[in-house]
Amino acid sequence: MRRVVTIKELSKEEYLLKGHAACAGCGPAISLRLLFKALGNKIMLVVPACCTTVIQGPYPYTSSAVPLQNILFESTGAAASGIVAALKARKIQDVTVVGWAGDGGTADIGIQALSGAAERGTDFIYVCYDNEAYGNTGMQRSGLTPYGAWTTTTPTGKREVKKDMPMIMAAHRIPYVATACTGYPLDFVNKLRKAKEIKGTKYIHLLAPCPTGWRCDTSKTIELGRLAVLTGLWALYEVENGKFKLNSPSDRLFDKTKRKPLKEYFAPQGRFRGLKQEDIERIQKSVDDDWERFRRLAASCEAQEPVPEGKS
Ligand SMILES: Cc1ncc(C[n+]2csc(CCOP(=O)(O)OP(=O)(O)O)c2C)c(N)n1
Ligand code: SF4
Ligand SMILES: [Mg+2]
Repeated sequence: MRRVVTIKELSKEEYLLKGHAACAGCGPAISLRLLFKALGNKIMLVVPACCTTVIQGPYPYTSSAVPLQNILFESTGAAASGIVAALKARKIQDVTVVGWAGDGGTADIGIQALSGAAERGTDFIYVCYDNEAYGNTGMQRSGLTPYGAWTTTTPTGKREVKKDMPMIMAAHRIPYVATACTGYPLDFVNKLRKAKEIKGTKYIHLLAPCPTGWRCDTSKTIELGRLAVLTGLWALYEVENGKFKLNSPSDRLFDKTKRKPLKEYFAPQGRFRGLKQEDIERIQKSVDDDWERFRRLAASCEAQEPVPEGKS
């Protein structure tokens, strides 16, 4: 599918209909609307229990203009695998199956079904929309809640670090893994469009700000998404056929001095109000360690470029 360069090039069709039940400023809802615009309506969405179950609308109402199957919290990978097999049996080739699950449904309870689907090479796109907590049930911590963040089950701030879910998926050696963020809509749209063209399991991990859980103003969704990337806390990258590549603007952030101070990202969010100076230093160290890892990964992939003939 053609790369989209400006937002105006996106389809004017709306497949996430008006009047849905998301909170104001909901990053996942904004991103779902973008996903529909990126892929069109020849898709079949598989959604486990999560905020999207509510956003799409409790029966008999719906805000989704595309076929969508609600399934159990733990089973996105398994249900999507069944749909892919059924479409194949019926020789339907022009429908893309998309799993759309939250961080809890992906990194915690759904990781086994997702891992199985990836190991089988199921031909589908899986998007983890990561609002860093169990939003639908009142904001409990998940395996993707970051260190130091308040949730209802971590009232003094989470003490464990966020799982590295995109790299867990890259370790499955699937053809395409990418990170994205609601703050960079075109990057997300283009990664979806690229994923649609690739056969096999494609995994996109989308950081999606959630004003209700992040305890921030509803106008801050995009700004916080951008700050997550510009501080280096969340890097935009792709792992395509095992090859790691940072995308803009993350590809300019190897140099620590180019990254914005973490405090700019933390300050507007009530969930980080309890952070102490030593917590911020600890998080900064882990961000710096991540970037050292990215530097090594990028360098090793460059070193693997095939040597032109006659130069070996
Ligand atoms: C087996 C099972 N355990 C618990 C639940 C209750 N439950 C429904 S949604 C949800 C949290 C979902 O969190 P996440 O996947 O992060 O999505 P979000 O709500 O944040 O969009 C939980 C615990 C359930 N539906 N099924
Ligand atoms: S709790 Fe967060 S993710 Fe859920 S609908 Fe509200 S803003 Fe969106
Ligand atoms: Mg969540």
